[in-house]
Amino acid sequence: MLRLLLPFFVLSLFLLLLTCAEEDPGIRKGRLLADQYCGSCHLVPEPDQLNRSLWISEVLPKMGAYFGHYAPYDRAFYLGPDQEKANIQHLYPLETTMDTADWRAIREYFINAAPDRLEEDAAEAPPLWELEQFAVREISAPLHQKLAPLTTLISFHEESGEILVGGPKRSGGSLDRFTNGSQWIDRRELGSAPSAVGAQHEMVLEMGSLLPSDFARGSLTQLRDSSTLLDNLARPVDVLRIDLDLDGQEELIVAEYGNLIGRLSRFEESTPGKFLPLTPLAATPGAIRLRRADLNADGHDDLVVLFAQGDERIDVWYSHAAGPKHEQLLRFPPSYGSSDLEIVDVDDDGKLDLVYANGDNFDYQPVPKIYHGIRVFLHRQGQYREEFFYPMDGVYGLEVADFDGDGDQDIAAVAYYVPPAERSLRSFVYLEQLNFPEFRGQSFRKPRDQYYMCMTRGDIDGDGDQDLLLGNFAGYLPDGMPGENARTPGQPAYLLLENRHR
Ligand SMILES: [Ca+2]
Ligand SMILES: [Ca+2]
Ligand SMILES: [Ca+2]
Ligand SMILES: [Ca+2]
Repeated sequence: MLRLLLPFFVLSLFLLLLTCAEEDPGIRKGRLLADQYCGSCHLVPEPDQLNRSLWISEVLPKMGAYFGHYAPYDRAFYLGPDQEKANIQHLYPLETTMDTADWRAIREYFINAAPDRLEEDAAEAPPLWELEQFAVREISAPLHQKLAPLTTLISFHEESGEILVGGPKRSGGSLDRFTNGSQWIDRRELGSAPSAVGAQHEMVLEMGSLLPSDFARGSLTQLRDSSTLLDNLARPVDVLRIDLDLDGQEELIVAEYGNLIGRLSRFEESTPGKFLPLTPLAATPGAIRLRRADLNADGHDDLVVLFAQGDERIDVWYSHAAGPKHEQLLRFPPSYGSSDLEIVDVDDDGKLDLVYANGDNFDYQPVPKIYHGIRVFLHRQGQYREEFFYPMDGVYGLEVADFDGDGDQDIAAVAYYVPPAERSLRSFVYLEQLNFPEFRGQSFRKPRDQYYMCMTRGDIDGDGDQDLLLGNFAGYLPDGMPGENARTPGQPAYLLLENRHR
């Protein structure tokens, strides 16, 4: 009898709980209002995606301000410095645009349903084996005896063998050149920190501001003669050439991340080096990664874009003679912190999949989040479905390739916002694919004062396998911007992870 009764009892308790949850009119009202107001700009977050104190002190005040509810501050607080004010004041209404009772209901819904602390150990940290696939070498330049490297950009050009390493300085930015034999060549001074270089190392994108900003002072510069190709860009972070209208000439796409405002802009090259703006592909901030891939397999590369701010999402613009055709592929909650995207056929079924990382944790003091990590969305019947998740706090960059040469795709990742206890082991991980969705993790112990914010890959030593380059940002931003004078002299600008396959 007990066997029969028990499930019935559990079931009725479950129904009772469900009924109770649905009967609370306050929660229900708050949730419906959140769907209506929050859902007009981004995916509606769940209260348990942040802890209660972050909702109260950081997120809810910012969100209320968009509807004219400025307490505990005032409107001027949100408008910021004059240079930004002109660009963002339209976002902050002079009168409230949401009923005060409705705003109170939304606040109460999130505050009451949020946990005191975020769940920290829902899944046990995956085991890691000693790094065997790569040999780790530290590469520094003579100038790093005195200056701490703050690497935000690392890029390898296979034809010339040139490695470019860039970052901010106290004022301005710099771009160092190295040979593929790890010899430092020279340094170029820049107006601000670089975020990306063209595929042929022909141009460099300067952010204007290391942190998200609504003062558009970024630029695109030709490296050959230092001429300015584009200026007044809103904190640009990626650039790509692609022929989206199939007229035989590639347009220039710039991810203007911005902050509260930004855009995904598109330019036509009228004469060499002269770019004319076309209608932006998107008028929203947060575009962080631009990728080329023939997603619909019609023989023409398409533009796939990861957006990381507010309305976090992956969008595609399919190349088409009548103009690019836009489609949204995936959407994520605003607390996700999307950070990187690669497009690869991970399960070898002939269809391109999305390998995605979310681990940006710098909108406020970082707290570990169990939903930070690496996800693989497999292409299945016209949709992308999450079929793999690897938890990784603070993951910031991904590379996907068949690193061990056994025919399947492996994943390498770096993380920046890693909790102190995990930092030495989990700032880098190499996931060797065994049999999808099974991967085996390897790592190495990171020295102190090394933090990896960027990574790239390529056959650096020309022996036929893919090596990795990890940029060293020798400081941890939540502790404050590191000084230019190195605390520990001789810090490497980057690490070369030399593949042992060949
Ligand atoms: Ca296509
Ligand atoms: Ca596939
Ligand atoms: Ca492999
Ligand atoms: Ca190699």
